[in-house]
Amino acid sequence: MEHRSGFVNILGNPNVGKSTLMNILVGERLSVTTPKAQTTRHRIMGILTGEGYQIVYSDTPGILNPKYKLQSAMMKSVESALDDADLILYVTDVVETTAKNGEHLQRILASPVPKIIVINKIDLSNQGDLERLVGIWSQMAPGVPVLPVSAIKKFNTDLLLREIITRLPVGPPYFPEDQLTDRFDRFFVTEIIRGKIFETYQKEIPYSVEVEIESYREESAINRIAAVIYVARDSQKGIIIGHKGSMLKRVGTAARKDMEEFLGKKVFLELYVRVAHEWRDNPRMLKKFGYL
Ligand SMILES: Nc1nc2c(ncn2[C@@H]2O[C@H](COP(=O)(O)OP(=O)(O)OP(=O)(O)O)[C@@H](O)[C@H]2O)c(=O)[nH]1
Ligand SMILES: [Mg+2]
Repeated sequence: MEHRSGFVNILGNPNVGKSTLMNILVGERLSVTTPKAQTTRHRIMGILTGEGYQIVYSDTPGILNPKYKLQSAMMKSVESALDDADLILYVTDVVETTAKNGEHLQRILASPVPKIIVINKIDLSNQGDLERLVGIWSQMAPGVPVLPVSAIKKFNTDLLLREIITRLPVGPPYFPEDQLTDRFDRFFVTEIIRGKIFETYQKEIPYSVEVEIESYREESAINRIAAVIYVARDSQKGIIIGHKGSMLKRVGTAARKDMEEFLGKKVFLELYVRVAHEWRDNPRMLKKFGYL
């Protein structure tokens, strides 16, 4: 059997389940998933090496019209994923309206890269509605296979995997077979904290926060990690910390548990909160946070 390998880039609107799907396909919780839109801000690779194939997935931020420089940088990473794909998984779900896929879908369809349209969250639908939706997508994207799945219930995800493999170019693997991603532990640690902030706070807070590692010390039995939570305005600092530090403590405890699971090791975590005024529109700060 010939070995196949390639880059499979996962694109789509915010909140349709791109990160959940990549985690399921790779079999690891690499990308942070939350009920809120715009959770993912960076392109993140998830590598799956199997018998006779290697798939290099890229999870990407949901497509949107940028309102500030951070979002422009997020959309640049989406653009890059359009350019270097061997296969595009365009993800939608049974919740969003098909009208929300207008302009950018046309661009993706116009590209010569093979595509699969994945309709996610079919656990929330019924047979009749789903058949209608598949029909609409088949018309909107003539000649492109449309595959309904439920990432959460792992329904049809094995079938999706087989459909992906058959569409990959023949060639040797790009990465060592035990490599899971292109990112270091430090990145995942900041993402875990950011994910907990998405789950803990409402309104604009999650979108105003960035996390940076201040120190990361690996000892034999424990990792000692100090991280800074940056907010965009003075008024947000108190909200993050909460009454007598209660909210920050909640974030810290939940994040530490996830880190221990991810790293397979005990973690001592310290969190600090600082203000970086309007960092989302500040190129210097965006560079510091790895967006530019
Ligand atoms: N019911 C149901 N919910 C799902 C499924 N897949 C994902 N979700 C939920 O949809 C929400 C968004 O999932 P994410 O994976 O973060 O979505 P995303 O497309 O990566 O979102 P962004 O990073 O913001 O663009 C989360 O609450 C998930 O639990 C599914 O198959 N069924
Ligand atoms: Mg995501």
